[in-house]
Amino acid sequence: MPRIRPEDSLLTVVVLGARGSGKTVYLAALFERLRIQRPDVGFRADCPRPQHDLLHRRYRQISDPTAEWPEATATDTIQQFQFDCRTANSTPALTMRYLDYSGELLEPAWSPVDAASETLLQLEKDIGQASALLVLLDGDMIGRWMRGDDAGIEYVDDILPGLLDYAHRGTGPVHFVITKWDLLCPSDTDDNNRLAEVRDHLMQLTNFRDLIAASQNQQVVRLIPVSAVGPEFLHVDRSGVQRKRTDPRKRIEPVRVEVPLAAVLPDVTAQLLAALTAEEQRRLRRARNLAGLSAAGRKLPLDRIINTMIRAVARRRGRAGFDIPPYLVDVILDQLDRRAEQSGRSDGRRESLEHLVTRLRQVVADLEDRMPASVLSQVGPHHG
Ligand SMILES: Nc1nc2c(ncn2[C@@H]2O[C@H](COP(=O)(O)OP(=O)(O)O)[C@@H](O)[C@H]2O)c(=O)[nH]1
Ligand SMILES: [Mg+2]
Repeated sequence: MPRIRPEDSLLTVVVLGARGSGKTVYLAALFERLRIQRPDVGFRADCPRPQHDLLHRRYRQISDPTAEWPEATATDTIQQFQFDCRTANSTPALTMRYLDYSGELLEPAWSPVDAASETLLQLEKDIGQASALLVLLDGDMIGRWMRGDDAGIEYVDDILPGLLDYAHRGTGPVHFVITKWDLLCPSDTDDNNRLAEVRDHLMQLTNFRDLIAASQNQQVVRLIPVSAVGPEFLHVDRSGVQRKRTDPRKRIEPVRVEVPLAAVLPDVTAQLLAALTAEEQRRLRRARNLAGLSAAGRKLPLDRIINTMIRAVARRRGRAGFDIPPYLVDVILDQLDRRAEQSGRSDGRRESLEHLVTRLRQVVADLEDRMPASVLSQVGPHHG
């Protein structure tokens, strides 16, 4: 069987969020959760050195009670972060590339000249090809909106529509992340009940409701509440400004920041599978069985053939037109068969990928168990 090449194992996530919604802080907290293996995450990720240093430095700045928050990202820059994921010390099995666009791009005051800017055109292109979209909704603003506060209403009226327009253009899974969950959900409140309230409020917005309706059975859409700092680290002072706590016992503790990343691969494969007809699934299985049985078959670039077919299907269906890295084909077919590979191949990277996929699915299953309100749109069970 052809080896998985590192350059194939790439999923791209476009991160969208208005200025101040918590993107920079979120990405730093995400890397903090992933940079070492943690029992409650079950997988980890490395980052190329310069990005590693940048994210780590930012996180230390965030977690230092005496330091300022990180500076805002400048307009017109696209930052790229690459997370090489694996379980424990196995071979890196999956690379997730995050594209972080400056939040100012999403603000409505842009002139027609600006609308044709190269960065905006690149953004549209990236969204069209992205494996998944990560749309950050500012939890502070959503909370204010729910309380009838002017700043929150302004956010929902002026900023949210632009975000939803972009979300609408994605063909892969869409993960709406509610940032700053520590502000929205006090520790004595049930997370799922609170999330259901947020969801119900969002569903009152026509554009949001229509996006969810259009996604049913086509795209996976989730609503995932996260906090980069956890319930204890900040407090809001009398003038309404949030301050870091100086009490050293109040620890910073990111909550669920890794969940959106974990959901990308399971959601991409689920979405793709749902787009295949029963006949196409049969043909795929047959092609793989042939590859597994005959020594000659192994020499054929069968995964490429299969992948070409999957892409054709995806393109035909329109709503799933993202690129599928060839090595993912096996993962998809395993899901189709609902059983693990039994060929006894000992390719380290493949084995590592299987372990990783098991962990990722577990993280997603945990989220759905604990927070049923997080599921906005699912793809139907495929027909065997
Ligand atoms: N309470 C709380 N505040 C946050 C959190 N993440 C970010 N913030 C606040 O939001 C501000 C903007 O975050 P930043 O990541 O710079 O936003 P960006 O413009 O989207 O990159 C920060 O300075 C923090 O004050 C969080 O998880 N909880
Ligand atoms: Mg930023």
